[in-house]
Amino acid sequence: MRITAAVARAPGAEFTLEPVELDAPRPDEILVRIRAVGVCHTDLVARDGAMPFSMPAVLGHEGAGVVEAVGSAVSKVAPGDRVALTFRSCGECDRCRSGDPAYCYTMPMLNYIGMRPDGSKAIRQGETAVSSNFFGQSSFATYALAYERNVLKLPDEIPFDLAAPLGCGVQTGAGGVMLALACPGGSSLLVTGGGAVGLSAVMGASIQGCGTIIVVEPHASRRSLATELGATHVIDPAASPDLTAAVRAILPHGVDYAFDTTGRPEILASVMGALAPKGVFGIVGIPPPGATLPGDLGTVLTFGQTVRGIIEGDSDPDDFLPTLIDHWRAGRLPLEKLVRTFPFERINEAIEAQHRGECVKVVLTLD
Ligand code: CXF
Ligand code: ZN
Repeated sequence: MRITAAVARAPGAEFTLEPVELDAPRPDEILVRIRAVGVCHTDLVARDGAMPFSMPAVLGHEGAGVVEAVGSAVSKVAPGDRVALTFRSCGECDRCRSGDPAYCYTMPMLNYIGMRPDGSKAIRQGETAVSSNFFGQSSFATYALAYERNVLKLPDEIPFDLAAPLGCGVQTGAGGVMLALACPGGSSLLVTGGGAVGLSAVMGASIQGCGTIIVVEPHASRRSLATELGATHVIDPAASPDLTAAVRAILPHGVDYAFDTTGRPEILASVMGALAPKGVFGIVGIPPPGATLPGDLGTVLTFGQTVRGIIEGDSDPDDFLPTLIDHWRAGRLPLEKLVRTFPFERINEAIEAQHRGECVKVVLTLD
């Protein structure tokens, strides 16, 4: 079928809205009419050429919409169902079986390579195959193909624009703190970066009952939103360039947990200096290529510290997304404070506004 997609044509170039052809759903595929799609930092990293697929490409991995048609092997959803899309996993490997689908053995192949695992591309433009199947969806488009493992049926009351970012950014931040770090009530947490993932971590920390929540963020509006969402302290890196000292001025023994959303080596190094004995540091920000683990091994050994990567908040979306929706319903996850909607056609303008720090989570909406 003919659809409209925001196509990434060259590293660093703006998206262009173009007509493309999308395959009919195969037996295991689900055709979703996209009504809202969040923009995640990973989409921009991919647009700028850092993922292992060729351009042109259709990105987008926080889609939400209505099931239009399903392949013959699909029973989880039916046409007319409202759904959110998330990352794809195989459901059969050891990690998937033990409830860790974000570490599926085939995660790269199912999410990052720009094609189906058999090498085919579901989107084309004339004779040109277009890289797609991004996170098993490529939802920067009017329609997307997804799979049973990466669709979740939505309750009627959650609007598409709030459901969309649950599929990556929100589950990464909230899950990072609630599931991966599993911060206990009363514990202290340092969050570096107050974007959508960092502020979702703050909401997660507030749900967990953390006693001290410190957020480091350069934009004043995001610092005040962090406070509104439960941060007990905020640090402006321009005013406090020595992050380690700024954190130790609040907690002399350091923080129990830290969560980095920036991926910036100098920030990671400062966070290591702010970790308490037995402190655990979770990293979700994408580092520059070749970056090494932060910190001094002797210090890590002496103080029994842990540094670990976290993908998608360690979540199993079929379990965790309904939990997050319950928290939203109860007012504990006020997603509406993070989301700003833009019409799909204004994707580049929306990304610019996010870049300038004028909004936290951009969600593109489609009729
Ligand atoms: C990212 C996390 C870091 C590795 C690439 C994929 N996931 C979601 O945006
Ligand atoms: Zn993402």
